[in-house]
Amino acid sequence: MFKKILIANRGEIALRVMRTCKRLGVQTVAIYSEADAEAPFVSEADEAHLVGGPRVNESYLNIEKIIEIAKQTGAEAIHPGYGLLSENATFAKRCEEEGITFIGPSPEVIERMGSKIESRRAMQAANIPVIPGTDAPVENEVEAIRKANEIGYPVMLKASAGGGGIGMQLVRNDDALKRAFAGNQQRAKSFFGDGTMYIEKYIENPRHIEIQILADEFGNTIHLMERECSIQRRHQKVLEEAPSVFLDVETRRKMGKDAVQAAKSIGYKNAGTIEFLVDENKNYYFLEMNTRLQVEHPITEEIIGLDLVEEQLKIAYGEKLSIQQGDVKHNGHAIEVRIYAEDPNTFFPSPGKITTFQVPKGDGIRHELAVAEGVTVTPFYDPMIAKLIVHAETRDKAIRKLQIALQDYVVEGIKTNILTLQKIVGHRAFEQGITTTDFIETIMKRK
Ligand code: MV4
Repeated sequence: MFKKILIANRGEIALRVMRTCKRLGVQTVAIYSEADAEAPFVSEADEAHLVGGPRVNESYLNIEKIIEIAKQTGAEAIHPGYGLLSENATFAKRCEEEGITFIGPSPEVIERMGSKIESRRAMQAANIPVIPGTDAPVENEVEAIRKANEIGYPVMLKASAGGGGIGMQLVRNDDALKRAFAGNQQRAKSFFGDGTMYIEKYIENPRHIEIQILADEFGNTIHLMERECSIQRRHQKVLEEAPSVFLDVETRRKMGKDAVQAAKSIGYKNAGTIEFLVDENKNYYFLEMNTRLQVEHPITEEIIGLDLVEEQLKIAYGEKLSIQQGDVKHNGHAIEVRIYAEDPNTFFPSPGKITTFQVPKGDGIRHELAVAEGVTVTPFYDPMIAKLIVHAETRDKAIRKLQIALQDYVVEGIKTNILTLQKIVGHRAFEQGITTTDFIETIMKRK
């Protein structure tokens, strides 16, 4: 096993990776920005190095500085976490060039799955159902209108380099498409440096269901069941659960098989996630592939009983997967909620010093924390300060456990979304499993 790895990330995921490294006897190197000097993950690491100023592009995105620290400290591998450089093919390539193991898939696969059009093509070649749409870019609004009429409105206009809904717009007719095209192309160009656009049939009222993949260097590729992540606000996931209430055994089997086939077809290595949209008739369509460990991975760990970071380290070190598909069983139900330092009314980030931070303890309650009492939340990074994960033998018991845990979760000194989370998990529609993607915007507003 590696003797020392560098964690090119911060906050809760840095601490989470360190926890597994400690258990495996792997030394950890943290990098931190000036704004994070007092953050808990810095003191938890075996060694920590200042990487730059508060802004991400002078610190956590500073590829050459991170590589330099990895070489100086003798780190054999780098774990990128999620976000930041975790899906940056250039970073993965630079690690390879410097003889440092990037804990993730190859730069080529990262690059390929970073293009939504390219990934759609790859999935079609692997006979995975994709959303009906264009398989080549649409260059201008005239072509977009022609294609949209071939597909049939409503359609989704999307940016190929996009993600998180940026550059994406639902359009219902030619006029709307004419008005939407230039603006979204421009937004994609300024956000991603790539204005390539494409069009898909709009899937009404979908659920967002994703399958966890693990693949070693020997071609062993398995899936670890699904996670349902439909409850989102402006493409920011708020609550995730596993397994999905909506899938029946047969659909789960088919989606799992397709996800494994998709990963194999592109030569995927390490942990990854295939995202699907599922319509009300249980038709599922490939949406995109994430080539990193996801924020919501703990709910899969809880129901499957596997440490995904340990599996990632073992795969990157060249070991075989420790389990086969036949060993994958799920027990019980897990739910994760993301605790954001944000104003519940305006949804603006709410930085400041945390004066009280008390979390509930108990069987089946897991915390991933970026902060603690006395820590100051800065405005420079994603406002997610913690994750609360519960696990129980049934969904109803998991919901009950989550409701109680949220009541006992006390944070003072900053504003949080805890009240919103309590409303979601206390809502009858949620308890009934009515969890389509319009839950927060629509369903929750009904009595
Ligand atoms: C869609 C869709 C319906 N039809 N594509 C893509 C990025 C991801 N964050 C959300 N995406 C969607 N793509 C087609 N053809 C529905 C979603 C979607 C969604 C859209 C709007 C608001 C919330 C959403 C939550 C999950 C999925």
